[in-house]
Amino acid sequence: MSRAVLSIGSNIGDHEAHLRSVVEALGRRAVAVSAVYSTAPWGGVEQQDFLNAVIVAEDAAFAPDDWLRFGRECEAAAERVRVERWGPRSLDVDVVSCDAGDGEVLSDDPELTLPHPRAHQRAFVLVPWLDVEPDAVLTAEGETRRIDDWLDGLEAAERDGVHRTDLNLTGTGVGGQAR
Ligand code: PH2
Ligand code: MG
Ligand code: MG
Repeated sequence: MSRAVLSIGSNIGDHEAHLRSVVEALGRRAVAVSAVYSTAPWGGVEQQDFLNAVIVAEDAAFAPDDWLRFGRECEAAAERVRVERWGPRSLDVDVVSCDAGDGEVLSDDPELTLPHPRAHQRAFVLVPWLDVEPDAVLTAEGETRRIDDWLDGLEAAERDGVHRTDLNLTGTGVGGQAR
């Protein structure tokens, strides 16, 4: 069993369509999809706001590396070009946490550090994650804490930059084509 928490984000092009492409590529492997949030850019680069969401995905045949590869394939399909660290992108798919059946996978492999080393500092990850896994825990800086606890520890300004939208990544949603 492999369960992954994926953080997805976009601030170039059709943001919603880029996020939706990940849910579509997962198909039935997407076991929970958060609401979509409009989020102020994190990391100090001046740029457009992002749309962000979190997906819990399961694939019995996947190892952590397979989730990384899957994310990169989705990014390539969205014609992502990486210009600047923490800068604008059509689609970013980050593996936040993996569980191979007995709790969080911990890895300091620089290709895929698990859990994601900055997830606990980012309201744009923690707020949507709480939607889909309210009891989740996350290990960071040598401490394992509930994600609502990590969120409480952030500055108010960080939390206040994250706003829930009415967009929906699973149905056709408002503006979707009903045929
Ligand atoms: N991704 C980044 C850098 N900054 N800020 C927000 N709000 N959302 C993101 O997805 C994001 C970011 C680099 O991956
Ligand atoms: Mg990222
Ligand atoms: Mg990334």
